[in-house]
Amino acid sequence: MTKQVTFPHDFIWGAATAAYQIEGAWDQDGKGESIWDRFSHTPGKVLNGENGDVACDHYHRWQDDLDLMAALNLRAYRFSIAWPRILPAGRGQVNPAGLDFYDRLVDGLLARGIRPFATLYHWDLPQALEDAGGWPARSTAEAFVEYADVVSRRLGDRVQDWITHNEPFCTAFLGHMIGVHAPGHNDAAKTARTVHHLLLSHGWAVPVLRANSPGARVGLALNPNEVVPASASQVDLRAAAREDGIRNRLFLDPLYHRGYPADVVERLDVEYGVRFDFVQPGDMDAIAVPTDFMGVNYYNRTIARDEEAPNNLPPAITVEGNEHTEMGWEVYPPGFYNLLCRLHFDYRPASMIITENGASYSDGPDAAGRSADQRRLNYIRDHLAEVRRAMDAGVPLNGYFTWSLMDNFEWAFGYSQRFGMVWVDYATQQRLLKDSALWYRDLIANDGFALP
Ligand code: IFM
Repeated sequence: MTKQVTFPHDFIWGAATAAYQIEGAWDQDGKGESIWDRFSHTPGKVLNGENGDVACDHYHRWQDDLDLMAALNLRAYRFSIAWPRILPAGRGQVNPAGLDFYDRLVDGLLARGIRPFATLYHWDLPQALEDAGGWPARSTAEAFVEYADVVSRRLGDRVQDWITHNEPFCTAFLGHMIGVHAPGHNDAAKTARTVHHLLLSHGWAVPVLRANSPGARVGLALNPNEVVPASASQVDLRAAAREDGIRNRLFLDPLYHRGYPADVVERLDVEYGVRFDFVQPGDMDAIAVPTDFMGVNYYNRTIARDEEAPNNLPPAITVEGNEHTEMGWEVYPPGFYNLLCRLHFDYRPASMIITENGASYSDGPDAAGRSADQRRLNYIRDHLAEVRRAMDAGVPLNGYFTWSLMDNFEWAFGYSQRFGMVWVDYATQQRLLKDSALWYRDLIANDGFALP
């Protein structure tokens, strides 16, 4: 028995990537150093000492990659802009070659009928700004607005969909609390200040983007999770509420005009002595600026219990019998439905777009050159069925982007994790469509798919 799952004809079907993960050309054509260049060039920070110096060499192969996207019937492509390509020192002197690269990319997309979704910040802060205090400094939020202005003045006539930040949770907590991402700090005060300045820079940039890109839709890509307690015990319920605070409410509440959640603010004060004295008059109104869509990146749920791993994160809890991807992330599609409904009913965003969803499996080409990544296909298919179910429940969803278009540099995991629908042979830079890509191509052509 199969069931047909259908989507509206104007649903936005896309795939996503990020500059540092695919572009390479880390020091070419006037690009400045980013915190990920510095971090990955520091021994011990990235698995096997790998880095994004070359990555998928997309900076040179972008035309072929756009042809691939067209062959997949993609209606949209979500890419990020490397801030240090545009402003090598973070602010001030503009690098025309950097702007030219994205200008050509956008024109190439439009020529192929693919709608560009541009993300301004996907983690590659100019190192010069880090040296001047990084995200913990308010001046970095000011610099972000200058950057948003420069980029949108150049591209705003053709880019009509803007995402200010990707996953501020990761920038703040992985980069400043746990230190597994650039810039590699372990400091609760810096983490809290980073949260605030990321959100503030978003709020300040939205009107600038609207002014330079009339009629554009602007949003932010969050990575909220469904958090469930490991048991019904009081301590586990409390652990789940704490995790929900850090992971979800700390970002969602201020963006939707509720201010910072009191329980999270208190916990940061009691446990780490962090005061939110960096919040200035007017900041919270700026952060809560209305947006056109909420971007949702979703991979798995979090199961919380009353103990912490050494890195202050909830311990990874494995549910016996459930499948896990090669990242060790549980495959649990109903969590997606639960999360989408919660976001809609709790926060009422104007609309929602799935800005990332996908799975890491390393299934590569066989002798005949076929990459039978059935597990990724199943993952995407089953999560899309939950997206449809959420739409039926009234959630205003109008787009879906897989993560990722192609295999790429997976941050601290280097090239060991493959999230792509397109296989990349890093030695030859050859690309090969995996089964999931062919399935996705057909789904787009048919406005839906058959669910076994
Ligand atoms: O590769 C990342 C991406 O950069 C941000 N979201 C999660 C992906 C998989 O870890």
